[in-house]
Amino acid sequence: MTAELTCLRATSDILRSLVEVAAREQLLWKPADDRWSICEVLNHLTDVEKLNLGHRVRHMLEEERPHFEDYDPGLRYRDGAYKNDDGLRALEAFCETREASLSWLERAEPADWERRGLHPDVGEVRLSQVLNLRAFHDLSHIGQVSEILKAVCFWDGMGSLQKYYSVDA
Ligand code: NI
Repeated sequence: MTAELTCLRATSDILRSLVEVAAREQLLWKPADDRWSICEVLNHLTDVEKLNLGHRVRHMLEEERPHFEDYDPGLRYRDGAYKNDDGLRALEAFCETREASLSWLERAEPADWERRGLHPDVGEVRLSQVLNLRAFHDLSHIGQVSEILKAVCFWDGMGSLQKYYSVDA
C-alpha cells in the first residue's frame, strides 16, 4: 500500500483515539467565534471526503480528465455544512464515509494513479497528487484536533507549569 493510502486508512482510528480524550461538550468548544470546534473539523472532513475525495477521485477513475467542482471551505462553513451539534455522530459519519472511499479506492490499479483531472484553480493534476493532498489535509486537521484538545482538556490543569508552553488552537 502506498504512503498516501496508509495515511488515509489510519486517520479514522487516530481521530477515534483523539476524540475519546474529550468529554462530549468539549467536542463543541470553539477556541474563538471564528475558529472551529472538533465537531466542526469532523464535519468539514466528512464534507470534503464526500465532495472532494469521493467526488473528484471517483470521476477521475471513471472519466477522462473530468473538471472538478470548486470547493470553498469558508462558503461551506457559512452555509452550515459543518454544524456544531454532535461530535460523536460527526466522528462516525466521517469514519463511515472514509471507509466507503477506501473500499473502492483500494481496488484501483497502480496505473490509475496517473489518471488526470482538471482542477478549477491549478489546472491538470494526477490522481496521485490528489491523494497526496488528501493525506496532507488529514494530518493538518489531526494536528488541529490535537491543538484544540491541548487547550480544552489540559491547559487549565497545568497551572504554573503553563510557563513552558502556549496554546494555539
Ligand atoms: Ni480542511
